Amino acid sequence: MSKSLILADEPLAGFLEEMFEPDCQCGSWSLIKNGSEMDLEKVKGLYLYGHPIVDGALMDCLPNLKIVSNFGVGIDHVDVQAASERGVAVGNTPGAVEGATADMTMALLLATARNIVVGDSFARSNEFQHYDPNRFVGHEVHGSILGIVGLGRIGTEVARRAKGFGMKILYYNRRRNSEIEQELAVEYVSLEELLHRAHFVTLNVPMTNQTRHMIGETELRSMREDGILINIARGGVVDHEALYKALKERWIVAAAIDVTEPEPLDRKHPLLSLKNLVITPHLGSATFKTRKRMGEMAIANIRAALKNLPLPFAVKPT
Ligand code: 8YV
Repeated sequence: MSKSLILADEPLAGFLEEMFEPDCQCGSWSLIKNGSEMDLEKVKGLYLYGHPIVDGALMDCLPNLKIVSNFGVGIDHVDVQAASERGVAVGNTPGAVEGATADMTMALLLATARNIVVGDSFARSNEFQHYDPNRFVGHEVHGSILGIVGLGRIGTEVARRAKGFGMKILYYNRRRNSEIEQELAVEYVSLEELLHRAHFVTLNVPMTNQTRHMIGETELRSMREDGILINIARGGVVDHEALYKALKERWIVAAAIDVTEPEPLDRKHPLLSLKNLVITPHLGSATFKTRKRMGEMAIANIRAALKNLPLPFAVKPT
């Protein structure tokens, strides 16, 4: 019996093969991209590591594809509707990434408010010749107002952490969540009011047609002048040109972004020249424990699909 073929990005293919032996053979995703001679009929699964685009045209090249298994929760790079029309299951890793991503949101918030990154560079440089209490004076986190845009699983975890910091919490979401409002004493407001009142605004929404460039010039101009923006969602949620102007012209005091569009940005992108921007390379869920759980869940989804069983962690078309 010929083995099923699962395609994954390098360097995961080797690791996957170990997990699936002897039922499966694993190949590199780049084989399709490079138009190799590979027998596409053998491909039963795609393991998405990073965010390669999977659309209907790609799925049409793989007539026996059963599953697209995403290592991560956000599936904006997968056409879920097209998969459903072709009888291809889509799985992701809900519940695995929320805690680590919320921790990272707070890390970025604190780093930006308290000048951790610029302070680190300065402390290492020859410029640091004497201690001056007037240098790198930052913005107080405790007692300030946090505005969470998107009170889903990650946003809710951010709220839990922010409560521990003694922050007053506002949120904006498509739907009101009275249970969380009661549990965490968070206040539901319009996006406009949130931007106007919050000292810190964190973006914790998925990337959809509705959230693309949700934060542009109008929104950035309506933030407080001492406001700080944190984007840990997807790069496309923020209009980068508007963000550059907002930081350069000081409509807001600072920003931190863990995600960009594209990822990475062109090395000459003007955002990279700004001192009042903290930028990290999509580290939201990057902890050993979370990565392990994500891998286990993505593999459990593949195993189920190969046995024609329902996925334990399925994405449903909306
Ligand atoms: C992952 C993420 O690291 O879960 C998500 O949506 O963006 C990240 O936490 C990424 O998807 C890795 O493939």
